[in-house]
Order: sequence, then C-alpha cells, then structure tokens
Amino acid sequence: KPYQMAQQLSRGDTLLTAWSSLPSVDLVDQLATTEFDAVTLDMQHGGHDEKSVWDGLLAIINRQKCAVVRIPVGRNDMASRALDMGADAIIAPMINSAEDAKAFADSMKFPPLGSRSWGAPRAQSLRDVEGGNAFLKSANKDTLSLAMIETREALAALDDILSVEGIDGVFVGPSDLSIAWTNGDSVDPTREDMMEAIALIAKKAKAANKFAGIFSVDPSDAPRFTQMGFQFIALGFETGLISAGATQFLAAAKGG
Ligand code: 3PY
Ligand code: MG
Repeated sequence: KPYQMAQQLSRGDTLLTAWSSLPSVDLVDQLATTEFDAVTLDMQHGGHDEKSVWDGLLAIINRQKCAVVRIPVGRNDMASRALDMGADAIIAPMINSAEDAKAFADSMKFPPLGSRSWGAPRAQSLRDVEGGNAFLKSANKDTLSLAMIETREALAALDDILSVEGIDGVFVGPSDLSIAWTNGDSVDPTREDMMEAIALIAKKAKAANKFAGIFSVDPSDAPRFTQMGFQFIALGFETGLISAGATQFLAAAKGG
C-alpha cells in the first residue's frame, strides 16, 4: 500500500479527512471504509495513544486511505515514531515560530534535510518499499509535515514558517485561532471576520509551494475553503458523524 497523500496533493486533489478522537481500532477501521479520503488520528485532544495509533494506522493503510496523525504539542519524538509506524502525514499543533517549525521538520526528515533516526521496518513493510536505500531516498518526499497555524504568533511568523525546508504545508486550527483573535474572549471557529486572514494563509502557502489544510468545524464551509486553496480538509470530529447519523435515523423513524 504505497504512500499516496503527497502525490494526490501534488496533482491538485482535494482530500477530505475523518477526524478520529475515540481510540478504538474498530471505529478507526469503520471510518476508513467510508468515502473519506483520509483518517486523522488525534493524539492532541483525542484519546489516541501510541498503541491506538499503532493499531489504527494499520487499519487505515490496509483500507488504502491516507493515514494522518496529529501529535500532542511539542512531541517531535512522536512525529518520528508515527512515521516509523507508517503514517503519510503528521500534523503538529501550535507551531508559532520558525524555530518550532525547524524542530518539527528536523524530526520528520532524514539527512541532509533533518535528523530523523533510521529504523522504520514497519513502514517499509506496510508501504511495500524495497530495502533500505529505496526508503531512505523516497521517505522525505513521500511523507508530509504539516505545521498548525492557530495563534497570532504563528500568523506573524507565517512567512518564516513557510520558508522552512522540510515543512510541506500548514494546517489551520480555527478554534484556537478564534480564541487568539478575540484575546481569549470567545471560541468561535466559524467567525466571518477571520475568513480573510484564513484565505491569506492558503494564498501564502501556495506562493511558497506548500500545501494548505484546515479543520472545518461546519462541513458546509468546506467548498469555500477549497475555493481559497485548501486541499486537505477535516470535517469535524467523528463523534459529530455519529450524532448526525443518529439524528437523521431517528427523524426518519419518527416519520420526520
Ligand atoms: C483548532 O481549531 O484549534 C484545532 O486545533 C482543530 O482541531
Ligand atoms: Mg487547536
């Protein structure tokens, strides 16, 4: 099951990801059977740990979907480990400076670009990559480091973050961004007055030849984000899918 996400984004595809917060391999596997292009395992705010990421990645990759992991803040060791486990891409939260971005990229890329440590037998086997050198030669371009932009500091440092070699793209977190936007007054990820700044993030990413992704709390915002140039879009948490499905089924059952 070769790596596919980097290639799909390069050719201009828009990828929609399910966002997995519940650390159940059966639920992750079930998400991977739907028409989502990717499943993202959330270790920052979701319940995923190393074991559930280990199991979840196997399920997602076997379903031939893009496999993404969001690590906790500053856990660059986990970024390397999740790559060793076979992930296509890693999302790192709260990347607020070029230094943050460099440290993250360093853990993601083999030399000379970074200092990722050698030893990914599982990724090689899951991804059907031949022998050592083939993996060494292709891994840096096959796997993606996505830096989250979700604070005022990150907005101010965006050009510097985008210019870090080894950062393949950015991923906007509109909830944290809204808290920063209102100086801690409210969390409101769909606020209209942030949209211009959000569009500018996608525009700058494109100009720097990098990918842009975003967490779309309201799934009906996805088309406008695509229009702005975002190619990797999360549609809320999977718990929302379950609730929405329940609402729909119950309404149907009650003749609504
Ligand atoms: C945010 O919106 O802050 C996120 O991190 C998305 O989960
Ligand atoms: Mg956030």
